[in-house]
Amino acid sequence: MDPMLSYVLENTEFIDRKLQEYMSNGNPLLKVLQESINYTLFSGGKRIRPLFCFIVGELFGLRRDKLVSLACALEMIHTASLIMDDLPHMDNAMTRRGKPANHVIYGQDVAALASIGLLTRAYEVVLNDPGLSGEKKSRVVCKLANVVGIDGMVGGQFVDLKFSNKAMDHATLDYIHTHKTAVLFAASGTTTAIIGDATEVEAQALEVYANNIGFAFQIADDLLDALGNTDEVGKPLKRDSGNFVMLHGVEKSKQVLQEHSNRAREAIQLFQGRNDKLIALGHMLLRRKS
Ligand code: GRG
Repeated sequence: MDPMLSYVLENTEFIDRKLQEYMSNGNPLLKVLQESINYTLFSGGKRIRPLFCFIVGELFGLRRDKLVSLACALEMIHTASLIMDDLPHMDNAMTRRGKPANHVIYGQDVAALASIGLLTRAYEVVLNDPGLSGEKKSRVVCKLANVVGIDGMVGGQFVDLKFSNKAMDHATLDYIHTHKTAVLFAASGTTTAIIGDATEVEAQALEVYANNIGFAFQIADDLLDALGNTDEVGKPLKRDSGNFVMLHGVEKSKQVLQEHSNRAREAIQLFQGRNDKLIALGHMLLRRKS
């Protein structure tokens, strides 16, 4: 088997096991809430952000045990955002990963609580990690909160809801892409860099890499929306109110995606000789079909 594929499979299995552990709740009164959380948390997510975290950790000689609370926190935040994004007063999506969206099965009330439950548990697992110093925990959680909040995903979602349309200007679309998607990628790198005692230059290089990969990833998403196969992608296509491909066309979008991908690769030259997995991850993300 391709070594990168076996790395991904082995680590995905580890992440899934730890997510079960961190999120499990045996209270029978909360059974349906737990089912709603598990429904989206274990429905075939690619675990890109935790994998990125582990791969960056290797650059600093960090074993995955040292990073697993952060890796799972990143996936919890991501899952929380997907559940919320699909709600009728947000993106109003009926399917996610080829299955009915969380609120379609559990109702909007339960889905909203599942989302908040995942989000708050993310901070909790990092703060409860006995393997991290108090100083690192507070820096990591502060960064995660900032990335979720008004300056990050919440702001990106707001601009998407209120200003996204086929006639929006490029700056507005850039804002949405950067804040809805790239910020959590970037934070996966920068928070890992905090735990790994990265130098300022190393942390900056990882941020540039992740921002560019995150942005390219969103263009790839928009290309899938325009050109993909509904069954493979797992959601209805060609319904985005305004996206990169609609604004720039397919050819230009492919070109800009390649430019971001090149910039990402250049940024990690610094880690030459030990950046193979980062490069492979970039390839995997930008060639995805779902
Ligand atoms: C954090 C609860 C919370 C809210 C923030 C709702 C919201 C505000 C933001 C929405 C952000 C969002 C859903 C962005 C889309 C990002 C994106 C490209 C998701 C797809 O990521 P993949 O491909 O998904 O990693 P899988 O299915 O593999 O997990």
